Amino acid sequence: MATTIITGITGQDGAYLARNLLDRGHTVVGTYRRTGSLNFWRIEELGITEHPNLTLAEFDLLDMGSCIRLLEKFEPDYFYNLAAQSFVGVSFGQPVSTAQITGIGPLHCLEAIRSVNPRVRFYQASSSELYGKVVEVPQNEDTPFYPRSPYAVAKLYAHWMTVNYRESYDIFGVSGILFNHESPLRGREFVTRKITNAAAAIKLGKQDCLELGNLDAKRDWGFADEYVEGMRLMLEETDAPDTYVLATGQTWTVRHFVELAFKAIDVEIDWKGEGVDEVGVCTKTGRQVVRVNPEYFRPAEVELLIGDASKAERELGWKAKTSIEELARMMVEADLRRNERGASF
Ligand code: NDP
Ligand code: GDR
Repeated sequence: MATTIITGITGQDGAYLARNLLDRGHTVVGTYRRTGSLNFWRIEELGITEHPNLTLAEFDLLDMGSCIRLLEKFEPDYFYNLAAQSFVGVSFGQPVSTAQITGIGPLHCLEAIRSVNPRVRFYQASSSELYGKVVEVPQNEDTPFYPRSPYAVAKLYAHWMTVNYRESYDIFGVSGILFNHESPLRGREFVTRKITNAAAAIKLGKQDCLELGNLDAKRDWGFADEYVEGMRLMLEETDAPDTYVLATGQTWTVRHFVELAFKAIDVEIDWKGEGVDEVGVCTKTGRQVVRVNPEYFRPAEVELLIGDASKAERELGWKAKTSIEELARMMVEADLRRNERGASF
């Protein structure tokens, strides 16, 4: 039976990946940080917290010693590094800690693997944010990178380090360049979940209006549960380590996602005004439900992401299936249930 370490099991992808691997019979070691309040709601929602093959282990990406001890204690076959300071917006305010966690953190993992057991297969969670400013679309494994945030620059470093350890030390280092993937387990700071949670709260009379930043940004949004399966295929079902893009191949504006989320609560939106004065109004009631707040704009924006995942389809047999409509509806329905029972996540 394979033993697998997942860093960041308290995050969206870590929780889905843990469930996927437990279902397949892996022994899973999921890492969490010792913080003020433990944050296990995602694995609780997935019903795996008490799984007999799941061990939760304390770990901090900033501490290479804790990575060495993880490897020595659990002797894994696979190591998925999903932990990161993953919020692009925050990285502008905290560029140094983002560089340390998101950039140097993966290097701690790679160094620990090199020292303890170079045969451990390593997955690095790379990001479509590497593409940043549009150079060409759709973006694939050969598209040049142009990162536009401290987060993306840190991820770029980690990506190249993974490639470098692959080439220098023969480590099975895989880099998955994943486009945005969302789910009911997405953090509420990210735009899709912020929108679906607000739609649910507005429907239940718990919130008046949703404030957003750039409504014109375009993203290629898929469903997270499908993307963690893509990670698994890259790490377990290949003969040689490589870099793969996972994406849907479709792109939509933030404005469109707002329309879909509100449609799921039977609200049709009429957009009025422009730029920072733009508002979204319910066509039936005339009530304002969305407005722009410049506070949510970023110093530099990634305007357009659209991925070409044909290599993953060809070599791994992976393809995104869930439509943006299904995704928005699934997220709104989960947020309606959570809001009804007063959950705070
Ligand atoms: P989340 O933000 O939901 O989860 C991040 C995880 O990292 C959390 O478990 C968090 O722990 C942990 N973490 C943060 N800092 C540290 C640290 N110093 N030491 C140890 N653990 C830490 O991210 P996602 O699940 O959405 O994404 C998973 C990975 O994939 C991330 O690396 C992200 O950057 C990357 N990615 C995500 C995409 C997406 O669309 N979701 C797309 C492309 C890449 P805690 O709960 O304590 O905060
Ligand atoms: P992103 O996700 O930056 O693509 O990074 P996010 O959902 O934060 O932003 C997507 C786009 O929406 C615009 N936007 C807003 N974003 C947030 N968070 N809040 C708002 O109010 C708002 N209004 C408009 C943003 O400007 C942006 O253009 C995510 C993360 O999961 C990364 O870790 C991952 O690497 C990338 O996806 C791929």
